[in-house]
Parts: sequence; structure tokens; C-alpha cells
Amino acid sequence: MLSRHASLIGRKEVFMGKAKFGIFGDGKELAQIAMARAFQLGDFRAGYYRDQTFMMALGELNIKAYFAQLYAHTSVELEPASAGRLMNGHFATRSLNKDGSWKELTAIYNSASDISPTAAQMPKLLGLAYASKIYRKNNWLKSQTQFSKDGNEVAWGTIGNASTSEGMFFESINAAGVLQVPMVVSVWDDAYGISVPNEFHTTKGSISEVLEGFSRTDSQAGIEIIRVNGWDYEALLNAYLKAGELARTTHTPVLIHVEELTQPQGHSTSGSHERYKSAERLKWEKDWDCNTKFREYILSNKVATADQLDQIEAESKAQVKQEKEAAWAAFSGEIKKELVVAVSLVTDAAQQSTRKVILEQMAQELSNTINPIRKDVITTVRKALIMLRFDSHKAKSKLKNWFEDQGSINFDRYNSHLYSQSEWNVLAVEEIKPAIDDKSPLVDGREILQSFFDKTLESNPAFFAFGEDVGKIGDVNQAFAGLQAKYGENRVQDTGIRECTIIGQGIGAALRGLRPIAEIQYLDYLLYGIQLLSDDLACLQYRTKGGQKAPLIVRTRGHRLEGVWHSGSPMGMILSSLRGMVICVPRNMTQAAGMYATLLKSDEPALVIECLNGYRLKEQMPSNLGEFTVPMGKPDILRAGKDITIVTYGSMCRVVLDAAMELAEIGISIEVIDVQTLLPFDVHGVIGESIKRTNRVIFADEDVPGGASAFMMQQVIEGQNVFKHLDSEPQTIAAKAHRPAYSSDGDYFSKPSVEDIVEQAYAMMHETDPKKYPAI
Ligand SMILES: Cc1ncc(C[n+]2csc(CCOP(=O)(O)OP(=O)(O)O)c2C)c(N)n1
Ligand SMILES: [Mg+2]
Repeated sequence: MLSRHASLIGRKEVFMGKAKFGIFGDGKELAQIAMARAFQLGDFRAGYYRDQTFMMALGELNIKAYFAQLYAHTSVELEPASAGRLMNGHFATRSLNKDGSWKELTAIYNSASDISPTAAQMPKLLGLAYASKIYRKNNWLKSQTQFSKDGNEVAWGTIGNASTSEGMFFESINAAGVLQVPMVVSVWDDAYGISVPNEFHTTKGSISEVLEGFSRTDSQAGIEIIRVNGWDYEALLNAYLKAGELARTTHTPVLIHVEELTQPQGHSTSGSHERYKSAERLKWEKDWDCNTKFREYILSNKVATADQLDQIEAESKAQVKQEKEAAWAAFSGEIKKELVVAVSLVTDAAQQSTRKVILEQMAQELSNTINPIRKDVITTVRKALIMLRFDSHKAKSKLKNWFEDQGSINFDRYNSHLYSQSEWNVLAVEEIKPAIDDKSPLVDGREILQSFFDKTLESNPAFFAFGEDVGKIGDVNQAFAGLQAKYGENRVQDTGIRECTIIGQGIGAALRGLRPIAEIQYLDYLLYGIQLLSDDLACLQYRTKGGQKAPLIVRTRGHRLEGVWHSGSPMGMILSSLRGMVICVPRNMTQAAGMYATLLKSDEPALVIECLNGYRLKEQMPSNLGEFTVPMGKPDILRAGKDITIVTYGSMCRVVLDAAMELAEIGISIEVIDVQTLLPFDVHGVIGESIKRTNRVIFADEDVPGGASAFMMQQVIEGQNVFKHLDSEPQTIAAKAHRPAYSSDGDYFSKPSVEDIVEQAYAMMHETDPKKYPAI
């Protein structure tokens, strides 16, 4: 009843203009109460926007917090799920203490932070369930109980009927069946996805019927499929208790198809369902409303009288109203306080200004705003400061100071936590140099990684790796060769070909305190997982304002090798979509090993792109593998020079170094810089300092023109104040705009070659001094 009235009143708040949008859980209450009964401490939920009743039933969402999110209150205390950063219906618990350290997850109810894209909760759900399996099977992890008690935790997922049409749903269900993990998925079936009925979504109109082939049998593992009606409380209770028990004890995945649910108020505040539901359907929804049916059930079983139920309803309604008002007072009161200060500061400044009348008018208008938001306050102050540009008096300084203070307060409210703000952020990891001397043996690059992974598997029980061909053969380039045999299938694991759920598996496991490496076989196939990396992992810290973290390391290999789908270097795409992750682009396997060591000491998610053509190149084996760390955001100067700085990374380092040697022979001195990590990017300004010496710069890579080379240029030219030191216009060298053609000639004519770099650098010098460097 509380939840129902929160939905009914919530919708009104939106129509009154107090919130921008609302989506509610009415019509799905009863099933969620049953689910909450089966949910235990340490369990995890990964669901979607209909789950308010479940969260309330657990005691993880109160009415005040519910409305605080509807209004977008930026307080972590009052809106712990997202501190006002997510629209309503996005639920989460806080897994982290204020300092970013883990809470005792087995002592609390846990909900992963929701995301809006339909079905995108599914891959992470798989990972949350998979973590229980890792904890149960890995003896080394048994002694610690902060994250798991012998893998007894169930991951509970929810998804709408229409969203089951997404590929991610099917991929996750299949993977759960293969992996046999304790995942219980509820499909809330209200027969619609916004306006579109089931017949357009699902073959045979029923998701449980289509999934029948996944059903377990006496002789074969599979999925338990349960069908139940969403208005039948006893059947729901039985279904959920049975599902929970089965998943918890045997790690069998379960799908509960909850049918005959309704949407009393339609999909959301964006429109009325009367536009697309028949009068007959609307009447049916009214009659079969789960709360109405529950009332009938209570009365017929004489659990309570009609009067008692009426009283509960009246009290619930009153409580929702009261708490809603308290939430509004807290939200609007904060802004009103800021408004009062701003009005008084602008008014004071007006008294001493030649623009007195207009400034007073602005203050007055701000003062009169109905339901003011922060933007109204700050906009007025900014406009006032422009008006006051010729003024210099104390009142103006006071206004300016207040505005600047608000700038940092608002930064914390709206812009903080893109990256970890804990003591374990990557920039805080201390650099330890690799121990290499004349006697260090020369080995294939892949052996360095193999040795590193071996040491790490031995020393860190939370560390494990999985991906396509990672297990038995130790990945396609053999950096895990022999390690499954040594450490077992639960530490070095093969998966199906399913990049999206490989990422989800990693996110879920990392959310539960494990340190997985999820491998994507080739960088080109990251596209299958990039939606999830972008929508879920990269923004996790941001959207929970530091309430959750998932320090997943995604390992892949890329840049040049062969052809259209094995030579990609779409770094611009990655940089644009994965802000919030660390992006490492090691030039060789020694640097890669040092970067993994750094990442494992930090609590940030990362993508590491090894050089596909580098595994068999010789490198010297450091004697302190596992200890030495490569600092993030610190470029390496690979060759000193005085004429042109060439900034690059990854496989291009070797190409640029070769070009620098040729250029040296014709009298041009190149400084070659490897950025090492694209995010974070050169935090100490190493490149800027180099440009101050050379006064010329080229940014080179093998992405498309305007991709990561343009990103690097923007970071340096805008971020490092070097424009005034440049004697030539800054340039980029990139691959062709098309994907690389096959074979060595295809590579030569598609990707930047040594000659391309030599010629472009030479042309730059020719422009500077045509006599010394005549046209070629
Ligand atoms: C990937 C993606 N596509 C489209 C949407 C827009 N959208 C939001 S909810 C929704 C309908 C979902 O229906 P269903 O899964 O049945 O859940 P219900 O709202 O009925 O509970 C759509 C199309 C989205 N959020 N994400
Ligand atoms: Mg639906």
C-alpha cells in the first residue's frame, strides 16, 4: 500500500512540475513482496525501474528517499542510490564506506546500481551469480567472509517482458545455463513494452514457453523455469522460496515468469496507456490488479477485516504524503537557502553599480521564481557578474567569491567521482621500476606476461581470468599457457563466444570483491561489449557517487595485424565512450605486466590493449615481475630529440622509433614519446615540456583521422598551454578512414608506415627551412 501510494502520488508530483519524469512500480507489488521474503543478507539484486516495492520491503528504500530521487536531491544521505544523479526508479545500495573501502557485503542486502538500457542488467546479473560459484569453488577464498559465505548468495534479477527480446537477455540465460550459477530471474510480464503488446515481442507470445529448451531435466543441467500469476500471493511465495532454495543450495539458475501483471498508471509519465490499450484490457487490469486481488485473498481467508484494510490504506496514504512533503522540504529548502543568499548578494552589488535597476530586477525575478531550481540561482548570478564586469567594489567581490564557492560545491554535486576518489585510485599507486640488467634473459614478450600471471595467481587468491580460449590453451597468444593446469579451472577459465556477457561476468564478479581479468580475444570484438562497459562499468562510480565500484580489468589485444577485423585500433571510439575507465595502451609486454600490477593495486576499472603483433618479439625479463608497477598517466620518452616531438602509443611506438632513426640519418632529430595510458593522459605535462624544447609536435597513431590522435592533440594543446611554444602548426598522423585491407600490402597502404612518418616530419622541417630541407 505504501508503495502503491508512492506511485500514485509520484505521478502527480511530476504533473505538478515538481519532477521532470516519473516511472513507477504500481501493478507489480505483490510479486516483489514475495521476492523480498526469499532474499537473504549477502544476496544481490540487479533489476530495473519497476522494483520499488521490493526495495521498500527489504527496508533499503524509504518513502522519503524515494521522493528525494524523484526530485533529484543531490544528498547522498537522503538519496543514497545515486545522490540525485539518476532519474527515479534507479535503485542501488551502497557497497562502499565513505572512504571507498568495502563494507561487509554479507551482512547487508545488496542491490547493484540500475541502468536504463533495457536488459543491460542481465550480463551483470550473470556476473553477480558467477561470483558465488567462484567463492564456493576456490578454497583459497573460503577463509574470508566479507563478500561471501561459501558461495551461498543468490543473485536476483528482474526484467520486463518486452525487454527479454534483447540479445543480452538470451546471451545471459544461455551462459547461466552453461555456468550453472545461482541466478534467479523474474520476468515481470504485464503484456506490454510501452505501447507494444507481447505478440510483437516474443515468439508464441510467452517467454517461458520459448525458453522451454533450456529447462533442466533429470539427466541434464539447465534452467528451472517456473510460471506464476502476479496476483496469487500463495503461489508467488511458494515460487520464490523454492527458487531461492534451489539456486542457493545447488547453484541452479531459475527463471520465474510472473504473468498477469498490470500497469495501473500506464508505462510512465510520458503518456497515457488509454492510447493503445483496449477498454476491455483496461477493465481487466483494474479487476486483476494484484493489490485488489490480495485484498480479496486477505478477506476471504479472514486474515483481516475490510475496516482494518481500509485503515491500513488510509494510514499508508497519509504516511506517503507526509514523507513526500518532508522530502520536498529538504530538497527545495536547500535551494531556497542558496537563492536567498544569491538574491541578497546581487541586490547588494546592485546598490553600488551603474546597472542598479536591471540588477535589482534580476534579483527580484529570481526571488519570485516558483519552484526554483539551482540553475535559476546560478544563471542569475552569472548574468549579474557579466553586468558587473566594469565594477570593482566589495559587494561584487562578495558575489564572485560566493559564486566560486558554489562552483566547487556544485562540482561535488554533479561532476565528482568519474574516477575513484579513494586512496586506491590509480594515480596513487607508487611507481616501482622493472629490475632489468645486462644479464636479464631475452624472451618472447608473451612469456613475460605468462610469468606475471603465474606469480599473480599464486599471490592473489581473488585474481582469476576468463575468456574465449583462455583456459585450456592459455589464450590464443599463450600468456596463460599451462596456468589452468597449475591453478585449476576456476582460476583460468574458458568461456563461450559471448563478449557482452564476458564483460558482464567480470562486472558482477568485481562488484563482489573479486579481481577478475575478463578477456576479449581481439580489440575489434570489444564492440560487442562496449555498450555495457559504457552504460554500466565506466559510469558506475559516477552514478552512485562513490557508492559502488567494480575494479574489473578487461584485457584485449589490438592495433595492427591482419585485415578488416583483426587490426582495428578504434581508440577514439573507446576514449569517447569509456570515460570513467583507465585506458592502457602498452607498447610491449613488460609495460603491460607493470600496468596490470598497478591496476591490481588500485580500485579502478581498466581496459588494457596489448600489441597483437608483439607476443613473439623479444624483451628482457625483469626479475621483479609482479612487484614493478608502471605509473598511470606518465608518458615515457623513448628517444630524446630536438626538432620534433612525436607523440604515440602501442604498436606505433616501434614504427615511430624506426622512422626517427631514418630521420636522424637525414639530419632531423625526433623526440619520441609513448603516452602509455590514454586515460589518464599525461598528468604531469611531460609532453608539454618536450614541446617547449622542440617547438614542434606530431600526434601519431593508427586510429582513423580525428580519432585518438585528435584527442591527444586536444589534451596537449588545450590542456598544457603549449600553443605559444609552437613554431609549426601541430599535426596528426593516422590510418586511413577505412578499415585496413588484408595482408602486408593492405597494412602498408592502410596504416601509417615508417615512410609516412619520415615524409610528414620532413615536410614539417622543409616548411621551416626549405634550404636545409629541400622538397623531396
Ligand atoms: C536499449 C533500450 N531501448 C529502448 C528503451 C526505451 N524503453 C524504456 S522502457 C521500454 C519498454 C520496456 O518494456 P518491458 O520490458 O515490458 O518493461 P515494463 O516497462 O513493461 O515493465 C522501452 C522500449 C530503453 N530504455 N533501452
Ligand atoms: Mg512490460
